[in-house]
Amino acid sequence: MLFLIIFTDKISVMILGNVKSLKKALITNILGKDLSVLTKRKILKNTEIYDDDTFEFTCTPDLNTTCDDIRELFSKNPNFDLCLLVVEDGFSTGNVQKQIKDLNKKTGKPREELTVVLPLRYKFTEYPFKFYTLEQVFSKLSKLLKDKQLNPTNKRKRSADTAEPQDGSKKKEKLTSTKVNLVLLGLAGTGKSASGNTILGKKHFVSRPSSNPVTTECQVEETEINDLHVRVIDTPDMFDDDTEPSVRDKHVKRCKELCESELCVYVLVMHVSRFTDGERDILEKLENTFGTKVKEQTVILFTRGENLEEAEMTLEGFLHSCQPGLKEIIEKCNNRCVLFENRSSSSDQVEKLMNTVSVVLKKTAKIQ
Ligand SMILES: Nc1nc2c(ncn2[C@@H]2O[C@H](COP(=O)(O)OP(=O)(O)O)[C@@H](O)[C@H]2O)c(=O)[nH]1
Ligand SMILES: [Mg+2]
Repeated sequence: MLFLIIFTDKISVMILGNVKSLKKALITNILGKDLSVLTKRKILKNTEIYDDDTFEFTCTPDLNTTCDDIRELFSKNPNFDLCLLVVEDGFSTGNVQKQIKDLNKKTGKPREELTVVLPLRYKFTEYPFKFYTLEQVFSKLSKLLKDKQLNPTNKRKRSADTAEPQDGSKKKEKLTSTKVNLVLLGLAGTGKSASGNTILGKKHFVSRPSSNPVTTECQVEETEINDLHVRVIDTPDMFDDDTEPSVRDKHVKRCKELCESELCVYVLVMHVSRFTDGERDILEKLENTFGTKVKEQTVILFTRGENLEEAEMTLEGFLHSCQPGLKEIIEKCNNRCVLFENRSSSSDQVEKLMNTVSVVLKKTAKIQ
């Protein structure tokens, strides 16, 4: 009799959950690469396997379908290295407990071996089930890799700073977080409202040339970008020294109210060919207003990209040669800069911004 033993040294991860896009987003997040670069196989009725040299992710059918794949998968291979249950932002603890109970009944897998992955913005609190934050998933996988003495094929360093795109040109990464506030800040006339409209893909905010500030109140508009619910908050110039403190305080209060409890990424909007005295100490003003961690959550958005194009300059070239005061601000924000041309409707610029935002979000989840 011939015994065929299939021996795989890969880390096998089963991904369970009710929302297909979230399961795929988790794989993307873990590997730091787009699913399109992985090998994909379909097995059973509705199960997809994605693998590279190190990992094998079994992406199971949604739990609320009647498909019996999950039962079969466990009966064939009860020894996945990790079984992760992906849950939605705003999940109900009761529902999750029920899903775990059902899975345990269906597959015989002990409940403590089914680990819930918390959505990105969730902090470590007590839950009546086993759970990991995304960071804990990373460390668990690193440990498994060490135990199996495998080298990660994912060469991306998890140290957030070195992983940062300088120009946002890194590959698109989806996020497990579902909501973010992009707070547009900066002096009047720099192009905050125009940039907000570019992000939204629609003219929601009033934007026009004027010697007087056009935006006089904070305003929020919402959109979906790559599975992420983005709340764009446009603001008047809150840092103008001529603004009455009481008026400024009113705007700041309103801006904070509009942010609700979601994660915030501050987008400091600046005119690419104009750096003014009012902007020299803008980071200090931001810190005084939004707290000392604000730098870690700030992306600098330069408007009027056309000006650089006309001068045949790249963003990198511009950043390299800009004046020391501006350079200092950029460095303090870890070189997170993007270039917009608000006259253009190219979605590429928004995508680059969102890539940079995703880096901030991953880091923010760590610092909170
Ligand atoms: N050419 C060009 N004009 C821009 C750009 N961004 C903003 N503007 C113009 O700059 C002016 C002020 O923009 P606005 O969005 O109102 O600035 P805000 O006061 O910071 O909100 C408007 O006339 C915009 O059309 C850009 O990227 N390119
Ligand atoms: Mg405006």
